[in-house]
Amino acid sequence: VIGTVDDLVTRVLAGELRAVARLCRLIDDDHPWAPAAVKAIHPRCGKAHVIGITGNPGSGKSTLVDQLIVRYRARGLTVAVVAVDPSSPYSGGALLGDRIRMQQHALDEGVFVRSLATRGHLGGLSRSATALVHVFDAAGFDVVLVETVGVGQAEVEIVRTAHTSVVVLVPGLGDEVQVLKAGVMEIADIFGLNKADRVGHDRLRQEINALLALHHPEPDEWVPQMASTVATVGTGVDELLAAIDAHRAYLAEPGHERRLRVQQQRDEFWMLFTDLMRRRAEERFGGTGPDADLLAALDAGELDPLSAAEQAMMRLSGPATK
Ligand SMILES: Nc1nc2c(ncn2[C@@H]2O[C@H](COP(=O)(O)OP(=O)(O)O)[C@@H](O)[C@H]2O)c(=O)[nH]1
Ligand SMILES: [Mg+2]
Repeated sequence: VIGTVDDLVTRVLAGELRAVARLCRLIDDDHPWAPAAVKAIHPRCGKAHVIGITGNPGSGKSTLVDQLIVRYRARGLTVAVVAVDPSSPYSGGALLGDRIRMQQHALDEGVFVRSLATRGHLGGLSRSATALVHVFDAAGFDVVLVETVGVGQAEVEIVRTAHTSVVVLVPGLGDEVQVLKAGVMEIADIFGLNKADRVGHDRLRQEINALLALHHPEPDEWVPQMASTVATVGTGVDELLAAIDAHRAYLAEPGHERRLRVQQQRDEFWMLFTDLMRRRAEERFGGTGPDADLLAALDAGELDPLSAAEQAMMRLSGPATK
Protein backbone atom coordinates (compact mmCIF):
# COMPACT_ATOMS: atom_id res chain seq x y z
CA VAL A 1 0.00 0.00 0.00
CA ILE A 2 1.31 3.43 -0.94
CA GLY A 3 0.08 5.83 1.70
CA THR A 4 1.48 9.23 0.77
CA VAL A 5 2.88 11.17 -2.18
CA ASP A 6 6.32 11.11 -0.49
CA ASP A 7 6.12 7.34 -0.22
CA LEU A 8 5.10 7.05 -3.87
CA VAL A 9 7.96 9.33 -4.96
CA THR A 10 10.52 7.39 -2.91
CA ARG A 11 9.42 4.14 -4.51
CA VAL A 12 9.37 5.58 -8.05
CA LEU A 13 12.92 6.91 -7.53
CA ALA A 14 13.94 3.45 -6.32
CA GLY A 15 12.69 2.09 -9.64
CA GLU A 16 9.84 0.09 -8.14
CA LEU A 17 7.72 -0.78 -11.15
CA ARG A 18 4.46 -1.01 -9.24
CA ALA A 19 4.95 2.54 -8.02
CA VAL A 20 5.89 3.65 -11.54
CA ALA A 21 2.70 2.09 -12.92
CA ARG A 22 0.69 3.71 -10.12
CA LEU A 23 2.09 7.15 -10.85
CA CYS A 24 1.38 6.67 -14.58
CA ARG A 25 -2.25 5.96 -13.74
CA LEU A 26 -2.46 8.99 -11.44
CA ILE A 27 -1.10 11.17 -14.27
CA ASP A 28 -3.66 9.67 -16.70
CA ASP A 29 -6.46 10.37 -14.25
CA ASP A 30 -5.32 13.91 -13.48
CA HIS A 31 -5.18 12.89 -9.83
CA PRO A 32 -4.24 15.68 -7.39
CA TRP A 33 -1.13 13.70 -6.34
CA ALA A 34 0.27 13.78 -9.87
CA PRO A 35 1.57 17.39 -9.99
CA ALA A 36 3.20 17.04 -6.55
CA ALA A 37 4.94 13.83 -7.58
CA VAL A 38 6.10 15.20 -10.95
CA LYS A 39 7.64 18.20 -9.18
CA ALA A 40 9.29 16.02 -6.55
CA ILE A 41 11.00 13.73 -9.08
CA HIS A 42 12.40 16.60 -11.19
CA PRO A 43 15.86 16.73 -9.54
CA ARG A 44 16.39 13.10 -10.52
CA CYS A 45 15.50 13.63 -14.19
CA GLY A 46 17.94 14.15 -17.05
CA LYS A 47 19.81 10.85 -17.20
CA ALA A 48 17.72 8.91 -19.72
CA HIS A 49 18.18 9.23 -23.46
CA VAL A 50 14.75 10.29 -24.72
CA ILE A 51 14.13 9.34 -28.34
CA GLY A 52 11.06 10.46 -30.29
CA ILE A 53 9.78 8.22 -33.10
CA THR A 54 7.37 10.19 -35.26
CA GLY A 55 5.60 9.39 -38.50
CA ASN A 56 2.30 8.73 -40.21
CA PRO A 57 0.07 5.94 -38.96
CA GLY A 58 1.20 2.66 -40.53
CA SER A 59 4.71 3.89 -41.35
CA GLY A 60 6.16 1.21 -39.06
CA LYS A 61 6.96 3.18 -35.90
CA SER A 62 5.86 0.46 -33.50
CA THR A 63 7.72 -2.19 -35.47
CA LEU A 64 10.87 -0.05 -35.34
CA VAL A 65 10.37 0.53 -31.62
CA ASP A 66 10.18 -3.23 -31.12
CA GLN A 67 13.47 -3.62 -33.01
CA LEU A 68 15.19 -0.87 -31.04
CA ILE A 69 14.02 -2.38 -27.75
CA VAL A 70 15.59 -5.72 -28.64
CA ARG A 71 18.93 -4.01 -29.42
CA TYR A 72 18.97 -1.82 -26.34
CA ARG A 73 18.13 -4.84 -24.18
CA ALA A 74 21.02 -6.73 -25.81
CA ARG A 75 23.26 -3.89 -24.61
CA GLY A 76 21.90 -4.43 -21.13
CA LEU A 77 19.97 -1.14 -21.10
CA THR A 78 16.45 -0.71 -19.75
CA VAL A 79 13.79 0.80 -22.00
CA ALA A 80 10.48 2.54 -21.38
CA VAL A 81 8.04 3.33 -24.17
CA VAL A 82 5.46 6.10 -24.17
CA ALA A 83 3.06 5.37 -27.03
CA VAL A 84 0.91 8.31 -28.00
CA ASP A 85 -0.46 6.29 -30.88
CA PRO A 86 -2.90 3.90 -29.26
CA SER A 87 -4.13 2.63 -32.61
CA SER A 88 -1.23 0.23 -33.09
CA PRO A 89 -0.58 -2.28 -30.34
CA TYR A 90 2.92 -3.66 -29.89
CA SER A 91 2.69 -7.07 -31.44
CA GLY A 92 6.24 -8.33 -30.95
CA GLY A 93 5.96 -11.58 -29.05
CA ALA A 94 9.08 -11.00 -26.99
CA LEU A 95 7.88 -7.58 -25.96
CA LEU A 96 4.47 -8.88 -24.96
CA GLY A 97 6.20 -11.49 -22.82
CA ASP A 98 8.27 -8.80 -21.15
CA ARG A 99 5.20 -6.74 -20.44
CA ILE A 100 3.51 -9.59 -18.67
CA ARG A 101 6.59 -10.62 -16.72
CA MET A 102 7.55 -7.14 -15.68
CA GLN A 103 4.28 -6.64 -13.85
CA GLN A 104 5.62 -8.94 -11.14
CA HIS A 105 9.34 -8.44 -11.35
CA ALA A 106 12.07 -5.94 -10.72
CA LEU A 107 13.39 -3.23 -13.01
CA ASP A 108 15.90 -5.78 -14.39
CA GLU A 109 13.10 -7.06 -16.59
CA GLY A 110 13.93 -3.95 -18.44
CA VAL A 111 10.97 -2.97 -20.61
CA PHE A 112 7.96 -0.91 -19.68
CA VAL A 113 5.32 0.18 -22.18
CA ARG A 114 2.69 2.77 -21.47
CA SER A 115 0.04 3.87 -23.95
CA LEU A 116 -1.58 7.24 -23.72
CA ALA A 117 -5.19 7.69 -24.71
CA THR A 118 -5.82 10.72 -26.90
CA ARG A 119 -8.55 12.23 -24.81
CA GLY A 120 -9.18 15.63 -23.35
CA HIS A 121 -7.85 18.74 -25.03
CA LEU A 122 -4.49 18.78 -26.78
CA GLY A 123 -2.59 20.48 -23.98
CA GLY A 124 -3.58 17.60 -21.73
CA LEU A 125 -1.92 15.12 -24.08
CA SER A 126 1.42 16.95 -24.22
CA ARG A 127 1.33 17.43 -20.47
CA SER A 128 0.68 13.74 -19.72
CA ALA A 129 3.23 12.50 -22.27
CA THR A 130 5.92 14.81 -20.92
CA ALA A 131 5.12 13.82 -17.34
CA LEU A 132 5.39 10.12 -18.22
CA VAL A 133 8.79 10.68 -19.84
CA HIS A 134 9.96 12.36 -16.62
CA VAL A 135 8.61 9.49 -14.51
CA PHE A 136 10.51 6.84 -16.53
CA ASP A 137 13.64 8.99 -16.53
CA ALA A 138 13.52 9.47 -12.76
CA ALA A 139 12.74 5.77 -12.22
CA GLY A 140 16.10 4.97 -13.83
CA PHE A 141 15.21 3.75 -17.33
CA ASP A 142 18.24 4.21 -19.59
CA VAL A 143 16.24 4.86 -22.74
CA VAL A 144 12.76 6.34 -23.16
CA LEU A 145 11.17 5.89 -26.59
CA VAL A 146 8.23 8.14 -27.41
CA GLU A 147 6.08 7.03 -30.33
CA THR A 148 3.81 9.70 -31.81
CA VAL A 149 1.89 10.31 -35.02
CA GLY A 150 3.63 13.33 -36.47
CA VAL A 151 0.68 15.57 -37.06
CA GLY A 152 -0.70 18.43 -35.05
CA GLN A 153 0.66 20.80 -32.49
CA ALA A 154 0.52 18.44 -29.52
CA GLU A 155 2.54 15.88 -31.45
CA VAL A 156 5.23 18.37 -32.32
CA GLU A 157 5.29 19.56 -28.70
CA ILE A 158 5.78 16.00 -27.54
CA VAL A 159 8.57 15.35 -30.02
CA ARG A 160 10.33 18.47 -28.81
CA THR A 161 10.69 16.86 -25.39
CA ALA A 162 12.93 14.19 -26.97
CA HIS A 163 16.69 14.54 -27.12
CA THR A 164 16.82 12.76 -30.45
CA SER A 165 13.95 12.78 -32.95
CA VAL A 166 13.59 10.12 -35.57
CA VAL A 167 11.09 10.96 -38.30
CA VAL A 168 9.86 7.83 -40.05
CA LEU A 169 8.98 8.19 -43.73
CA VAL A 170 7.78 5.52 -46.15
CA PRO A 171 7.70 5.42 -49.94
CA GLY A 172 4.66 5.83 -52.07
CA LEU A 173 2.49 8.11 -50.00
CA GLY A 174 3.16 10.98 -52.36
CA ASP A 175 2.95 13.45 -49.52
CA GLU A 176 6.57 13.44 -48.39
CA VAL A 177 7.07 17.06 -49.26
CA GLN A 178 3.82 17.96 -47.54
CA VAL A 179 4.91 16.22 -44.36
CA LEU A 180 8.22 18.06 -44.46
CA LYS A 181 6.51 21.38 -44.99
CA ALA A 182 4.39 20.74 -41.91
CA GLY A 183 7.44 21.36 -39.78
CA VAL A 184 8.74 17.84 -39.41
CA MET A 185 11.98 18.79 -41.18
CA GLU A 186 12.92 21.15 -38.36
CA ILE A 187 12.45 18.51 -35.70
CA ALA A 188 14.16 15.61 -37.51
CA ASP A 189 17.62 14.70 -36.26
CA ILE A 190 17.39 11.43 -38.15
CA PHE A 191 15.19 10.31 -41.02
CA GLY A 192 14.20 6.67 -40.81
CA LEU A 193 13.31 5.65 -44.36
CA ASN A 194 11.27 2.59 -43.52
CA LYS A 195 9.70 -0.01 -45.81
CA ALA A 196 12.87 0.08 -47.87
CA ASP A 197 11.62 -3.18 -49.40
CA ARG A 198 8.90 -1.22 -51.17
CA VAL A 199 8.92 0.33 -54.61
CA GLY A 200 9.70 4.02 -54.37
CA HIS A 201 12.29 3.79 -51.62
CA ASP A 202 15.12 4.95 -53.89
CA ARG A 203 13.11 7.96 -54.96
CA LEU A 204 12.28 8.83 -51.35
CA ARG A 205 15.94 8.58 -50.45
CA GLN A 206 16.85 10.91 -53.31
CA GLU A 207 14.17 13.39 -52.28
CA ILE A 208 15.39 13.51 -48.70
CA ASN A 209 18.98 13.76 -49.90
CA ALA A 210 18.03 16.74 -52.07
CA LEU A 211 16.22 18.34 -49.14
CA LEU A 212 19.21 17.86 -46.84
CA ALA A 213 21.50 19.34 -49.51
CA LEU A 214 19.45 22.55 -49.36
CA HIS A 215 20.12 22.81 -45.66
CA HIS A 216 23.39 24.52 -44.76
CA PRO A 217 24.11 23.77 -41.13
CA GLU A 218 26.07 26.12 -38.88
CA PRO A 219 29.61 24.89 -38.07
CA ASP A 220 28.54 23.42 -34.74
CA GLU A 221 25.10 22.23 -35.81
CA TRP A 222 23.96 18.62 -36.05
CA VAL A 223 23.63 17.45 -39.65
CA PRO A 224 20.49 15.32 -40.01
CA GLN A 225 21.24 11.75 -41.02
CA MET A 226 19.17 9.08 -42.67
CA ALA A 227 18.91 5.33 -42.39
CA SER A 228 16.99 2.97 -44.65
CA THR A 229 15.18 0.22 -42.77
CA VAL A 230 12.93 -2.76 -43.22
CA ALA A 231 11.56 -2.82 -39.70
CA THR A 232 9.65 -6.08 -40.11
CA VAL A 233 12.87 -8.05 -40.60
CA GLY A 234 15.33 -5.70 -38.90
CA THR A 235 17.34 -4.69 -41.96
CA GLY A 236 19.11 -1.36 -41.41
CA VAL A 237 18.06 -1.05 -37.78
CA ASP A 238 21.70 -1.28 -36.67
CA GLU A 239 22.47 1.68 -38.97
CA LEU A 240 19.52 3.58 -37.52
CA LEU A 241 20.81 2.84 -34.04
CA ALA A 242 24.28 4.01 -35.08
CA ALA A 243 22.79 7.34 -36.19
CA ILE A 244 20.94 7.62 -32.86
CA ASP A 245 24.21 6.88 -31.03
CA ALA A 246 26.00 9.51 -33.12
CA HIS A 247 23.38 12.09 -32.18
CA ARG A 248 23.74 11.15 -28.54
CA ALA A 249 27.51 11.57 -28.83
CA TYR A 250 26.93 14.98 -30.43
CA LEU A 251 24.76 15.99 -27.46
CA ALA A 252 27.48 14.85 -25.09
CA GLU A 253 29.92 17.41 -26.52
CA PRO A 254 30.47 20.50 -24.36
CA GLY A 255 27.58 22.95 -24.44
CA HIS A 256 25.23 20.95 -26.64
CA GLU A 257 23.34 19.14 -23.93
CA ARG A 258 22.94 22.26 -21.84
CA ARG A 259 21.68 24.27 -24.81
CA LEU A 260 19.11 21.58 -25.55
CA ARG A 261 18.06 21.34 -21.91
CA VAL A 262 17.58 25.09 -21.55
CA GLN A 263 15.53 25.19 -24.72
CA GLN A 264 13.45 22.16 -23.72
CA GLN A 265 12.75 23.56 -20.28
CA ARG A 266 11.53 26.76 -21.93
CA ASP A 267 9.35 24.78 -24.33
CA GLU A 268 7.96 22.77 -21.45
CA PHE A 269 7.30 25.91 -19.43
CA TRP A 270 5.26 27.47 -22.26
CA MET A 271 3.43 24.22 -22.89
CA LEU A 272 2.51 23.84 -19.21
CA PHE A 273 1.71 27.52 -18.78
CA THR A 274 -0.62 27.49 -21.79
CA ASP A 275 -2.26 24.34 -20.47
CA LEU A 276 -2.78 25.82 -16.98
CA MET A 277 -4.19 29.02 -18.48
CA ARG A 278 -6.56 27.05 -20.65
CA ARG A 279 -7.73 24.90 -17.75
CA ARG A 280 -8.27 27.91 -15.52
CA ALA A 281 -10.14 29.65 -18.34
CA GLU A 282 -12.37 26.62 -18.85
CA GLU A 283 -13.27 26.66 -15.14
CA ARG A 284 -14.16 30.34 -15.36
CA PHE A 285 -15.83 30.59 -18.77
CA GLY A 286 -17.11 27.04 -19.25
CA GLY A 287 -20.69 25.76 -18.73
CA THR A 288 -21.44 26.59 -15.09
CA GLY A 289 -18.35 28.73 -14.44
CA PRO A 290 -18.65 32.15 -12.77
CA ASP A 291 -17.89 33.94 -16.07
CA ALA A 292 -20.06 31.80 -18.35
CA ASP A 293 -21.83 34.96 -19.55
CA LEU A 294 -18.83 35.83 -21.74
CA LEU A 295 -19.08 32.76 -23.95
CA ALA A 296 -22.88 33.05 -23.90
CA ALA A 297 -22.45 36.54 -25.38
CA LEU A 298 -20.12 35.09 -28.00
CA ASP A 299 -22.63 32.35 -28.86
CA ALA A 300 -25.42 34.93 -29.13
CA GLY A 301 -23.37 36.99 -31.58
CA GLU A 302 -23.14 39.92 -29.17
CA LEU A 303 -19.33 39.65 -29.04
CA ASP A 304 -16.82 38.84 -31.74
CA PRO A 305 -14.22 36.15 -30.90
CA LEU A 306 -11.32 38.63 -30.62
CA SER A 307 -13.21 40.92 -28.22
CA ALA A 308 -14.30 37.88 -26.20
CA ALA A 309 -10.69 36.64 -25.99
CA GLU A 310 -9.45 40.08 -24.91
CA GLN A 311 -12.16 40.38 -22.27
CA ALA A 312 -11.39 36.88 -21.06
CA MET A 313 -7.73 37.83 -20.59
CA MET A 314 -8.70 40.92 -18.62
CA ARG A 315 -11.11 39.00 -16.45
CA LEU A 316 -8.52 36.27 -15.79
CA SER A 317 -6.13 38.83 -14.34
CA GLY A 318 -8.85 40.08 -11.97
CA PRO A 319 -11.35 38.44 -9.62
CA ALA A 320 -14.32 36.49 -10.96
CA THR A 321 -17.18 38.79 -11.87
CA LYS A 322 -19.93 36.73 -10.28
N1 LIG B 1 6.78 -4.14 -46.09
C1 LIG B 1 7.05 -3.60 -44.90
N2 LIG B 1 6.08 -3.53 -43.97
C2 LIG B 1 6.38 -2.98 -42.78
C3 LIG B 1 7.67 -2.47 -42.49
N3 LIG B 1 7.66 -1.99 -41.23
C4 LIG B 1 6.41 -2.16 -40.76
N4 LIG B 1 5.64 -2.77 -41.68
C5 LIG B 1 4.22 -3.14 -41.55
O1 LIG B 1 3.46 -1.95 -41.58
C6 LIG B 1 2.30 -2.07 -40.74
C7 LIG B 1 2.24 -0.93 -39.74
O2 LIG B 1 3.31 -1.05 -38.81
P1 LIG B 1 3.28 -0.36 -37.38
O3 LIG B 1 4.60 -0.60 -36.77
O4 LIG B 1 2.06 -0.74 -36.61
O5 LIG B 1 3.15 1.18 -37.83
P2 LIG B 1 2.85 2.47 -36.91
O6 LIG B 1 1.39 2.77 -37.08
O7 LIG B 1 3.69 3.55 -37.52
O8 LIG B 1 3.23 2.15 -35.51
C8 LIG B 1 2.41 -3.42 -40.10
O9 LIG B 1 1.62 -4.32 -40.81
C9 LIG B 1 3.88 -3.77 -40.23
O10 LIG B 1 4.10 -5.15 -40.25
C10 LIG B 1 8.69 -2.58 -43.50
O11 LIG B 1 9.83 -2.13 -43.34
N5 LIG B 1 8.30 -3.15 -44.68
MG1 LIG C 1 2.28 2.40 -33.70
